[in-house]
Amino acid sequence: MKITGVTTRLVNLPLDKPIATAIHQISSVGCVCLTLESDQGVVGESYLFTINAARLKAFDEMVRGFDHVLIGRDPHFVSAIWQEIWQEINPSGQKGVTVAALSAMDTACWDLVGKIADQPLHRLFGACRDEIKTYASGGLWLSNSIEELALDAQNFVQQGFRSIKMRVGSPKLSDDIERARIVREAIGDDIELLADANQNLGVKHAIKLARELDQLNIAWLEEPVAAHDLDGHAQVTAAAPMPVASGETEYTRFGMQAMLQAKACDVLMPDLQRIGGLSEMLKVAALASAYHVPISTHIFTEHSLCIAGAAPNCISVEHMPWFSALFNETLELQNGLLQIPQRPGTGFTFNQNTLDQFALG
Ligand code: SMN
Ligand code: MG
Repeated sequence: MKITGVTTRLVNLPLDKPIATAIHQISSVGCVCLTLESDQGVVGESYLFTINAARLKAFDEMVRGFDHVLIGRDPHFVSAIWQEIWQEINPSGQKGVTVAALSAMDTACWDLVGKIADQPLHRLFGACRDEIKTYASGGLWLSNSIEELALDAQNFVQQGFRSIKMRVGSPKLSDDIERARIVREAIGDDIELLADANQNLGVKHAIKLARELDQLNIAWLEEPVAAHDLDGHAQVTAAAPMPVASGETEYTRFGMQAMLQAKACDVLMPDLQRIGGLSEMLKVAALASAYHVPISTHIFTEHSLCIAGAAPNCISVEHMPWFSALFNETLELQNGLLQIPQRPGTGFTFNQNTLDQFALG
């Protein structure tokens, strides 16, 4: 089997309305949608994204710049392909846009491998489960009013979610507490509530916030301080009554190893685009397990399900609906659990109508 073509299509998917976290303003997600064509007729697909489609063409250029590594190759040699790209990006830096391109190539190769075997990827990786806990993440933004917060939260519960994530990280600690109190009141005591500060706090502020949020039974505090401040992360992790989750902003097993060694968090949150694709995600799950640290995947809901199905220490998958229009297939929630697809490859295929409709000129 050989890869015969590497093509990309750029789209810009608008959000229903602009939203904000403590550090992001987001009105759309721009995606580079990658297709690997093969001599067997089947294709391998993956995507990467940037907030508001910022500098998306640089990412596209980076992906297409590795076509010489892929064309003519057997996608089963995905480890060799990973290693060659890794070596090639050494002078440019093994983080950021280079690793995003590597991730996209790796995930698309695995999708091809699964499709040619006619098997879902979690079964090829070695399956451990067919469903996984999830939490609703596409709401409860810092830009939401108090009224919107309560409504969003109730809507998620009505949709069947048993866990939801709200954004915190406001400059005023009392604002975060008040907003969390409103959400807790709206959902009652039986629904799990998580809080994401998006790196916007100092260590002492974060510890104070953690202690107050604990009174509202917040089940994790995410990215309390700057992502690169591993020592600050470790201080918050040691002092916070609830688990600290972090890792979405780090790259590859090397970045994750540094976080684990620093005891920077209780739950590691690898992101498929930043980690180096499905190959590296599996390695990071194993690495974290050696530290007795669970993982919870960051966004990329559809394409992370095969990891959840194969990594015993994966405790949940973030449910982010921003990218669902890219796919013909839909996510399936049962009793608050996402079903891991039994379809071949990642189990998701690009919806060509969406790629046409939202094409970026
Ligand atoms: C987040 C995800 C994607 C874009 C901005 C912020 C957030 C999360 O940190 O974990 O969902
Ligand atoms: Mg986050």
